[in-house]
Amino acid sequence: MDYSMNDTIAALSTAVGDAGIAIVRISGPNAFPAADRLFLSGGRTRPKKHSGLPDGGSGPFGRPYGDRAGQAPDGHVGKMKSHTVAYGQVADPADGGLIDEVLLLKMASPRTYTREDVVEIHCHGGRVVAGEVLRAVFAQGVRPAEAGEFTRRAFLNGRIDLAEAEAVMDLVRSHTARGARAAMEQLDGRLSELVAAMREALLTLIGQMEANLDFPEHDTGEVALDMAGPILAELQAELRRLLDSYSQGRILREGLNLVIAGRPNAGKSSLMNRLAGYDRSIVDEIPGTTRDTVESFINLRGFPVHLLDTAGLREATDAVEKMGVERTLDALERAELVVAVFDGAGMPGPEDAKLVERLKKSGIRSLYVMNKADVMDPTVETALRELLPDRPLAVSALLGTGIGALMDRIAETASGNRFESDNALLLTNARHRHLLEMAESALAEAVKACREGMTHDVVAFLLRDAWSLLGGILGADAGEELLDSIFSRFCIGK
Ligand SMILES: Nc1nc2c(ncn2[C@@H]2O[C@H](COP(=O)(O)OP(=O)(O)OP(=O)(O)O)[C@@H](O)[C@H]2O)c(=O)[nH]1
Ligand SMILES: [Mg+2]
Repeated sequence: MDYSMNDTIAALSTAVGDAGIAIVRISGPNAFPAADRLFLSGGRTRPKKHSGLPDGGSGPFGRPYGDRAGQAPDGHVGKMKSHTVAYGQVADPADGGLIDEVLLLKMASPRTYTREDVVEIHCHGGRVVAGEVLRAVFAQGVRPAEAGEFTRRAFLNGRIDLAEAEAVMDLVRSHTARGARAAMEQLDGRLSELVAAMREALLTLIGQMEANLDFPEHDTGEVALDMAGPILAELQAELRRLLDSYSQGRILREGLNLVIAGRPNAGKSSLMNRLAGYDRSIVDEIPGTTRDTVESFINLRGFPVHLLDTAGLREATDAVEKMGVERTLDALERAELVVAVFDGAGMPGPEDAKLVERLKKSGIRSLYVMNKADVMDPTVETALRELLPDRPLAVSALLGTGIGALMDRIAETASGNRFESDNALLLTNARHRHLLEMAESALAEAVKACREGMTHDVVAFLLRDAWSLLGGILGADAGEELLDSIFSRFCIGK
């Protein structure tokens, strides 16, 4: 695609279709002359019925009333002050025919969206009129803008960085007020500022390390660690916080994956039905009732949650149950939160201990639930409390006791305890996350290199790596290919 910056480009910047107004945006070195060739400033064209003047009489500014078709444009755009609006008409220079009555907004470089000269023609909405205005603009040597090309120019001309450009797209696309707010925060440059500050801190460190290279007697990992350790730890913490915020953002968009697991007959399906608020899953006193995963999408305290009831975990005897258990194990791998259910009606067995071990090892966030609290006797409770980590919750899926507390704990996990602070910066973009993850692992390697007593140049190299990865978020050294892939997802006219 040819994105020559010398071209003047134009597009319809409002949605196509029936609307009160439409805006044709022109940007580039020829924006003003091109607009000048089309624009007739001031004056109504036709006499008002009550004006009492004969057709062709003189108006208040010495302009003739009447049909102005065929009249020459008056070079008004060139003379207008920047950032002002003029009323007038667009005429087709080819035949002088009037196309529409418009407001023309002139904005001179550099205080514009693209930093170039920009003209916006606010014309009547609807496919036909706006299309005709646009066609007349194109006839003046102005080419149609590619998708996202205005924003691309804003980036290439240094008005916004890449993260901000991407935020523009997120803002245009956001479906929820919460999503729009997150995009606006980034458009406002909050992510960019944070990333820029991190890069600056890294650069300072790199400078110090490289200065130390000149003093070989100091050239030990010890010194590097002393100097860099606290700063690197802080940077890592910041990166992790940002990366965590991505999963929060994802949960808001797509829902938390919650898996209910436990041995047969523990009451998993009963709990699922309690949480879902209806009888989604079959409950029976025979162990091994649920043989496949059963899903339900619920709104839990305002958070979208995918509930997954699973087949009870035990050494299955028949083939179908075996497959069910396989599916449970699969589901556990993909879970973001596990509600592990234990049967309070009897003493815990080896399957229970095995589940606890599995969850501890996996590192998946887990809530431990002692079910059947209505019939749980104290010796069982003591044994369960000994077995289960954290603060196990006593509930009765049958009676509904303790379910509110369980929901609170689930919502806490979904929110990452962070949603109270509504203005926390949320990472929303997958490209940004990828770069931050790589930067984080470069930093982790740098910390390790310090610890292992590597030389300064090794550490400095890793820090440089992190520094340039962070730069990728802002669009430093962004190649054409990356820009194409980002901006082609924009709409035309943005
Ligand atoms: N007393 C009491 N009984 C319960 C409670 N929760 C479930 N039950 C009973 O326990 C039995 C098993 O319940 P389910 O919900 O089917 O248990 P499950 O864990 O899904 O069992 P499988 O699907 O076989 O793995 C049923 O008879 C339930 O009525 C509870 O809180 N108290
Ligand atoms: Mg079940």
